[in-house]
Amino acid sequence: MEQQLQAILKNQFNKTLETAEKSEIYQALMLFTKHKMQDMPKNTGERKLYYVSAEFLIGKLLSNNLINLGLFDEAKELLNHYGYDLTEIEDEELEPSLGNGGLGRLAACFLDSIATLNLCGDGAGLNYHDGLFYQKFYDKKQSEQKNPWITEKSWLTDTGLRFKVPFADFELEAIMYDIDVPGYNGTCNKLHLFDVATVDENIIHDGINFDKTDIKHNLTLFLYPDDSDEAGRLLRVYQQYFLVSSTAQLILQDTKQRGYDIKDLSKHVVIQINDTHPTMIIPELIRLMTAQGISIDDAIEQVSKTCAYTNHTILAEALEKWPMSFMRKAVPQLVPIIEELDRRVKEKTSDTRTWILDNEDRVHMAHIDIHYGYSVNGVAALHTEILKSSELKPFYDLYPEKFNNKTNGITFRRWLLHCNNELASYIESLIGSEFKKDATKLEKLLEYKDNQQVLDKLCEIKKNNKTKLADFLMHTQNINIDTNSIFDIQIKRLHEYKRQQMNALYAVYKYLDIKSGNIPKRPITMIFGAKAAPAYTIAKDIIHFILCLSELIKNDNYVNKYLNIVMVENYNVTKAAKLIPACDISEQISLASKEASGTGNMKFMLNGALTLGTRDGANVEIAELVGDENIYSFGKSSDEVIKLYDEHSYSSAAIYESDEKIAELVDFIVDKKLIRIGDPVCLGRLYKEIVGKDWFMTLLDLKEYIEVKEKMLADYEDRNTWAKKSLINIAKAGFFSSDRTIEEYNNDIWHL
Ligand code: 26V
Repeated sequence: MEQQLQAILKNQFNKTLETAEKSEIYQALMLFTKHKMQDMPKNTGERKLYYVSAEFLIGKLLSNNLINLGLFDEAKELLNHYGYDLTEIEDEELEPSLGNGGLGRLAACFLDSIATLNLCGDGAGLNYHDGLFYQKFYDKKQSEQKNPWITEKSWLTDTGLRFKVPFADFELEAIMYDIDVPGYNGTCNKLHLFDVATVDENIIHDGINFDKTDIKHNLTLFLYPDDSDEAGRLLRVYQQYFLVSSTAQLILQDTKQRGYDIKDLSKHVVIQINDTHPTMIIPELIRLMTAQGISIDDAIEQVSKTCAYTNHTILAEALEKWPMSFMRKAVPQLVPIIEELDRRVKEKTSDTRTWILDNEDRVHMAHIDIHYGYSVNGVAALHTEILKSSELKPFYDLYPEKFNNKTNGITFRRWLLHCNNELASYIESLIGSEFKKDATKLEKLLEYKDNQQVLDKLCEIKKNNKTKLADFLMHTQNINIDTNSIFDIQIKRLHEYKRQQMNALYAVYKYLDIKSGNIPKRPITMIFGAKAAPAYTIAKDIIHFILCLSELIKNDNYVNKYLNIVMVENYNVTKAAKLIPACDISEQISLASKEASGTGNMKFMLNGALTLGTRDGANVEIAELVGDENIYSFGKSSDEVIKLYDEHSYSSAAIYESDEKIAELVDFIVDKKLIRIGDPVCLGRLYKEIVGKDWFMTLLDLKEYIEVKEKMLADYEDRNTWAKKSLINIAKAGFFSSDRTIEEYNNDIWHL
């Protein structure tokens, strides 16, 4: 390695390991790793998977690629020898923010596992130049800025492949870039990212504004935030079609080059459609196949046997329905095909709830996937049950055989080996290295659950990770945190259903409690990290509320000894990797039934945090694995919540009026103390929303949440019992390896 790095440095910069700048060393290591990956064996096979997704939240790649290539330790030692730390070299890499949150990160974990399991499968997505915006706090509010990540030398390789993508009034040329995806001791697959030759970053002005109608110049500039404005919606259709048309052309070309007839597409190709964003690949493939002489009946049959769909949410507002007028305007060539697909559905069933086109002339994207795909899966057991029994019930009645569950997973390479090297090494010293390939072997740790030395060591590692996080926060945000405090962390996209506002109301409770003289046994550090969609006003108000509380408490010399509220700026994959290993309390407090799975919950558990959670998404499976005594569950069940919605019987005003204590907490949102430091419009709006509407039922579970959290804080003081619970969580986390998830996808859906 040393010689090769010296050669690259000499050749690229005329430098040596002794004289190079950190950024040059990073680039040399990146190029070195790229060469290594080019030499790896590629997966071939009779059947090939294409995981098509609008988002791949891959994070920084250097360390992970080195780990998967088995070169991490060597690189670390070599750099140490020259006086560098690999983490500081890693700081030079820019994080590609090609995803909003869980869905995009899941796609990245899946690519890692697909390659690790030596399966023949590539990803296909878009090469957004800025990805998701960069979040800055300005005046205790979120402001959005550009987030460029592509540098002259990067992980991207231009493949030279070009595709022509036709729109109504013009045509765009797609450039295909590849990023290598090395498996852990495995083979190497590809992530194909399509870009537009004519994209122009100069049209961005004042933060993240740009002309949304200038498709030729804007198509791959930004990732669509999860609730964009009206003007962005048409652009989204252009983006989606660009992605799927390029991917469909690639698939047909690839299949022919592999020596197969596209008449037999379903024998040789499987397409996993990640949520409805790539749904147009179904009509697009049918269009391209019929254009190549295949009959419409045969094309529909082949495509239906090739495509499988994953649903990631039951939130009605997140289920995509595009006006047909958008289709006519952007992609008129798909209109007759969508109409034909809809005609066939209407011939089959009179149940209007399953039709593709509704009476408002809108296309229901998920309906295309379910009728014209062979598999529909949810992402956690509870989520799949809800799909079958309510959200997608009419479809389940039609096609029960298509429905299946695939509980999400995470790659342990990134979320243990890389982010918590100290814990991983210690585990290895206890139970050997088998768990790295077979995560269920972590259960061997259970042998040590009463071993004092092991429990002490787990506490020591947690403490070290807290110190590292404290240094990082001091360095990046000039924030001081007490490493002797309990670290209570909620990091995820900001959404009312995730209920960051409920956690913030707990902070109010604690603040008032301390003020009234109840001093906690140990200080508490409450950490938040969350981006709000730029057009999601209430989500931004919640961020403002948290930042105001943070300031109020920071400046209160009595309370600040015991309570600290921190909001991490620009929460992303890199920051997650620093926060998760330091966590004691993992906040997973979504309104039951609303969080399809969650994957942060799995990352925290694996790193020894205890979950404070509702019985929602994969929390339910965590509870089953660790047992009720090793998780802190609370809140109304999903059945109860669904009933409240069905009967329209939830009233936050009724709770507010009948419970003085709750009212006191909610009133604090507009208390003089906060209004003085915050924006009365934002705080007033949030107050009104919670008292007057509270669609995601913050007040429903608030009381029990406070009780259980208090119990948890008290339990923390029994350090041994806590450490034992922590060990059990780590030991039982093996089920959530994405290797297990991918094995299930392969056995039940892909058959590669
Ligand atoms: C989209 C939208 C768009 C419109 C406004 C509100 C809204 C809210 C949420 C979403 C997200 C839709 C898809 C998604 O990201 N689902 C997440 O997928 C993860 C991986 O399966 C899963 O762990 C999360 O629970 C789920 O929310």
